[in-house]
Amino acid sequence: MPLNLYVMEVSPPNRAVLLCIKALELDVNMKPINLVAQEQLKPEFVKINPQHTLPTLEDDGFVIWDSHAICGYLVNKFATDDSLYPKDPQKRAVVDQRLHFDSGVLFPRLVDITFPLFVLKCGEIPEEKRKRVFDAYEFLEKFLGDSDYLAGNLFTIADMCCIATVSSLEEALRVPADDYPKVKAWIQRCRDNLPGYNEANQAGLDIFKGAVDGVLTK
Ligand SMILES: N[C@@H](CCC(=O)N[C@@H](CS)C(=O)NCC(=O)O)C(=O)O
Repeated sequence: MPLNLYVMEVSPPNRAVLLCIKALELDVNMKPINLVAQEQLKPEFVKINPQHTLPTLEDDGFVIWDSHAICGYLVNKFATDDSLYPKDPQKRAVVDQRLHFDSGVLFPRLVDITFPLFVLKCGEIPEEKRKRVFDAYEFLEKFLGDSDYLAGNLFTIADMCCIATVSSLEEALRVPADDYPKVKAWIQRCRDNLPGYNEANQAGLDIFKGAVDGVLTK
């Protein structure tokens, strides 16, 4: 049975899963869902995922959503080693902490910008919202310390989830990480080294950037 991914590549959590799929070299059947047309609210999709969020993965009748949970599942089931999501309890705990940082800090701060932009058509990104993102970059700067990646010197699913959000904030939402040299270097390292970065993240990010440019008036 094929893996099905219900997906809209413009959105950061979807791109995180695409990065993971690339790293694992998985053959996945893409099922595009158009959030702008609210296709996620159609009864047939709500039956699969009552929370109606993308990405959603279907594996032979088993359904899981939330990008962080999907990435963990894919690595647990399909990876040939544990480098992307270590089995060692302490190493895994660090990866989990970064994944929750994306869920609980980075992504909500992105949504706090995108919801007023796309839904309320506010036309601008208020300075106090940019400041909240800079605060999050400051945390990332500290997490990175002397490491190349967020949970050590090898990339993990934590990098995939966080880079999808951070690159969207940096490149599309006008919140540059220039004052955070470790974050800036990590972004470039992800661009250079995450398998299939251009196809899995940059392509959707470029579409996202175009959409942001289209709604910014100031
Ligand atoms: N924490 C979730 C966030 C997923 C999420 O909020 N996805 C948005 C797109 S960015 C969505 O599908 N929204 C449609 C809806 O809630 O109806 C994840 O990492 O997958």
